[in-house]
Amino acid sequence: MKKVALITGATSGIGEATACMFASNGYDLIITGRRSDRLKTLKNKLENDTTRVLDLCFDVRSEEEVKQALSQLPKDWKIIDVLVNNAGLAAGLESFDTGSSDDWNRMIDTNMKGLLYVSYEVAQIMKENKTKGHIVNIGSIAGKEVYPNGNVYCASKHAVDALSKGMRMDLLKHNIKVTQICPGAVETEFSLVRFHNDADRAKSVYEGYEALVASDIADCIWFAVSRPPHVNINDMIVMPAAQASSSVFFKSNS
Ligand code: NDP
Ligand code: 8X3
Repeated sequence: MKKVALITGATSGIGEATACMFASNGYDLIITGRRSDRLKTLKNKLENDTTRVLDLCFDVRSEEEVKQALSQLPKDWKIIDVLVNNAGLAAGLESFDTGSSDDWNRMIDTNMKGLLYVSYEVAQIMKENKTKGHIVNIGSIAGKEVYPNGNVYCASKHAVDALSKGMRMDLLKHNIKVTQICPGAVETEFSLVRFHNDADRAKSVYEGYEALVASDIADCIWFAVSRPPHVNINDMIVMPAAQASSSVFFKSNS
């Protein structure tokens, strides 16, 4: 039987590249996100005689929407082998004392609570299947270090770091592997979202050096998932060669 991967945040960036990677390696896909037009476009691109694609449009921040979408999957999709918890965002890059609680809530609700809601539902499916499963959480270098003005985003990704460790311990008895992948700077829509659609500011984040691209991270996810059954990659930090830490870059324009 073909394997199934569920990828959250498949409408853009790392999630979209990961969906393409899994499709090219023979997986059927459940792709999720809030932008249904983009989900449909990706489904049309990846679906063919041998690859099935199910698009599910929901907001990971809503426990009710997540439960509704995942607890009522058609029977032939209730066989999730791999979950990639990728949906996430930064909102703002502000000193703590001038930050916005709207931004804080978006980050905490998406990066922490969304990951929890989705993982809980998928863990029930993996437990019912009684075979094995693999959950890949997309953390960040911001989950390993804190940088100025990164406050709540860093906290939310430190939470993903802690949850990845906790889930790995608690799901071990159910034969479910848990991997965390922690990227440095990847050129996606991430900075556009962070800077509230300020395209010039977003572009400047990636100037003067070669940032990672989404497919670099999809490669790492695929590497982790394609190890033999007795091997688990617990944690992987992946940076552009021009980046040494969250705030140390070698840029040609500085
Ligand atoms: P993008 O902005 O390109 O993609 C983010 C994805 O998350 C989109 O598909 C978006 O879908 C989805 N998403 C955001 N909020 C929600 C929500 N409430 N419900 C459902 N889906 C949601 O950014 P990246 O691809 O770069 O980001 C992917 C992950 O990688 C994030 O967790 C990010 O924190 C992490 N990361 C990114 C780095 C980078 O430098 N780019 C570095 C380190 C980690 P939609 O809007 O359609 O809902
Ligand atoms: C995204 C990378 O350094 O902007 O998680 O926080 S960083």
